[in-house]
Amino acid sequence: MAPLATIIAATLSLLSTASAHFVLLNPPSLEGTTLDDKKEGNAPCGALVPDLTKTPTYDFHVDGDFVSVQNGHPQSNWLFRATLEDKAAGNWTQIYPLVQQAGIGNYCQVMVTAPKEWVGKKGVIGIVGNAPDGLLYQCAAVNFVAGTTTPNSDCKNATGVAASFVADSTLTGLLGTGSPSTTTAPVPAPKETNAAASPRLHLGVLAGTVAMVLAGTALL
Ligand SMILES: *[C@@H]1O[C@H](CO)[C@@H](O)[C@H](O)[C@H]1NC(C)=O
Ligand SMILES: *[C@@H]1O[C@H](CO)[C@@H](O)[C@H](O)[C@H]1NC(C)=O
Ligand SMILES: [Cu+2]
Repeated sequence: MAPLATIIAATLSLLSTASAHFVLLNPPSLEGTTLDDKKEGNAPCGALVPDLTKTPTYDFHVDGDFVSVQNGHPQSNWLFRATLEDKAAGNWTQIYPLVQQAGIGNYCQVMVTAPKEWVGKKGVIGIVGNAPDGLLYQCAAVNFVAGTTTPNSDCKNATGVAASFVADSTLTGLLGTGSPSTTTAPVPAPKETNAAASPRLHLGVLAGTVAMVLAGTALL
C-alpha cells in the first residue's frame, strides 16, 4: 500500500496539470509554462502585464510564424491579436481569423502573419480563449522581424483535435477600435473532422479525476 502522502502528492500534481485552462507555448508566454491558472481570466494577459521597455522579447516573423497552445478544455474559440502598445493596454489588431478548436490538447496554427510595417518594432501577441468557463488570456512580448520561420517540435495538433473557422462576437469585441484590420489575406479553411465534440467544463473532467483518486484511496 502506497503511503498516503505519496498518493496526495500524486493527486496534487495530477490536479495542477489537469487544471490548466490553456498554456501558450509559442510565442513563449510571459508566464512561461507554469502559469497562474487562477489569474488567467485577467485581461489583457493573465497574471502578468508586459512592459516592453524591460520584458525580454522573442522574434515573431511577420510573414509567417506559428502560435502553439495546449488546451485544457474540450472546446475553445481562439482570438490571436497583437499590439504595439507598451503595456498591452489596447489598440489590438487581429492577426488570424477566429478558430474553434475541438478536442483537448495541443493546437498549433502555422503561418500567422503580422503587418509588415511592424518589422523592427516591439509588440505584444495576445491569445484569448473563449472557453466554457469564460475568457482566458495569455501574452508574449515579441520583436517583429521580417521573413518566416520553421515551426519547432512544440508545434503539433493533438490526435483527435480539429479546427474550423468560427464567428464569435465576444472575441471580436476585444479588438482595438481604429486599428487597421489585417485579416484580409485568404487562408485555407482548416478541415473539420470533429464538429460533434460536446462543450464540457474541464472542471468536470477534474471532478471525475478527484472522485477516481478518492475512490482509489478509499480502497487502500
Ligand atoms: C494603433 O496601432 C497602429 C498600428 O497598428 C498605430 O498606427 C496607431 O497609431 C495606434 N493607435 C494608437 C491610438 O495608439
Ligand atoms: C493544425 O491544424 C490546423 C487546422 O487544421 C492547421 O492549419 C495546422 O497547420 C495544423 N498544425 C500542424 C502543426 O500541422
Ligand atoms: Cu478553464
